[in-house]
Amino acid sequence: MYGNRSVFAFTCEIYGNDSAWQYEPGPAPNTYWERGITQAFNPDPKDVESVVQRWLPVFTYMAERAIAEAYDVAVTQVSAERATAESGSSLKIDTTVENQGFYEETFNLTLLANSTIVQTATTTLANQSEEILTFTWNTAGFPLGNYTISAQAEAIPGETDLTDNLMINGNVQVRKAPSITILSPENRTYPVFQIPLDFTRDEPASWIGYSLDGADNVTIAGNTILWYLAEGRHNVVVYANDTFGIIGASGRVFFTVDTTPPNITVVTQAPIAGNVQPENEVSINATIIDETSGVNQAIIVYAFTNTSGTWIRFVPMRNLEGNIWNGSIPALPYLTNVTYSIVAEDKAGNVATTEELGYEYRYGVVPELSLVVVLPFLMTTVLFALAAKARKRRKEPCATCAPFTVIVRSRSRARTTLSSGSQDRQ
Ligand SMILES: [Ca+2]
Ligand SMILES: [Ca+2]
Repeated sequence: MYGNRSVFAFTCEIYGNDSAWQYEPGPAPNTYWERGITQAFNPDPKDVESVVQRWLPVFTYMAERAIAEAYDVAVTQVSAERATAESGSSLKIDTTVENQGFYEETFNLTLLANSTIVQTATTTLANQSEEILTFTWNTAGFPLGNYTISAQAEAIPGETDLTDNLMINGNVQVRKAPSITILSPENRTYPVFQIPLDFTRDEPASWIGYSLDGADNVTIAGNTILWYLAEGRHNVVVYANDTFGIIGASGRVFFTVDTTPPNITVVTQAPIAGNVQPENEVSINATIIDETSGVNQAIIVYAFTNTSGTWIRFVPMRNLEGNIWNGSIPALPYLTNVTYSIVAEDKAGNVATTEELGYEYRYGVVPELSLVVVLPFLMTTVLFALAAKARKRRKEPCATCAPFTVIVRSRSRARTTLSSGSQDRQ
């Protein structure tokens, strides 16, 4: 037999085969039955037609068989790496294809999930050879559910055996990962070293764990407490593995542990104590530092006592720049004694006061024109007036005028004598 896809030739040569003859005892003594298959191939001319008719089905079968075996590809295996896949993840699927025919063939192989084409690949296989083709199924966009995986080899020209071109094998369940929501801690600052780790999840889990600050997972049975947290910034993620081996993760929650109150240093005021007069606001600057969470607010608490009684007030401070905070105590009447301290709160709610730190600031409101202030002023004024008068007199000479002498008495009874031309101290 020989042929190609369009022409088939068949030549049959028949030889006598004596061993094929079979003899059985006949119905009478010394007789026998003689039968053999070669006899039909060597018919008398009168029997040719009937013999050909008799053997035609055999020839047809042989021809069909020869054609079918000449061009035949097949898919012999399909296997997915996992029986479940997280929605959106990728899954490897191996397929085994064979060229069972007599010639090299190039053909398409299509992978399907249910009836949806996942991917098509083209391969070339030598005759009587096989190959494993690996597909990657990206499940993104595929609805959750069960999928039957199949691989279909495209029929090649002349191929008649198509039953082995389709291989259906295995189901893959596309699932979503467990959904986990962290309820505690929240994205904020805590003034404590231990914080509950509370979370919810939407399906049973075969394993749960958390990772604090990116460290190795810690296995837990459920809600727990994060103990002995260090001062500073932290983050936590909770993981859960569903019973199908798909791991879900919560969002990463950032939080801060701050148990240290702010540090208040370098308190200055203007005017300085002792120079505060009734019309003066007292502006107070303080350096306030909180390295962990930062300063949330600061106030000045002040108590003042004067003839109207004793009062306690506070004024807010504002952040001038950097760590400098400023606030002002309003002007208060003469002879008011003021005591103040600064209170600062960080973003975790930790509070520091200068009073607790051992610092309390005081000043008194001095009279607007006290003797100490007025006396030098008066002296200066008088001296300038006298000097001006003396200059005027020089412009209008007067022979009778005696040298001008002034005596100013200070509280200490020191006496200063000035003349128009000279100054003497007695
Ligand atoms: Ca086939
Ligand atoms: Ca702090």
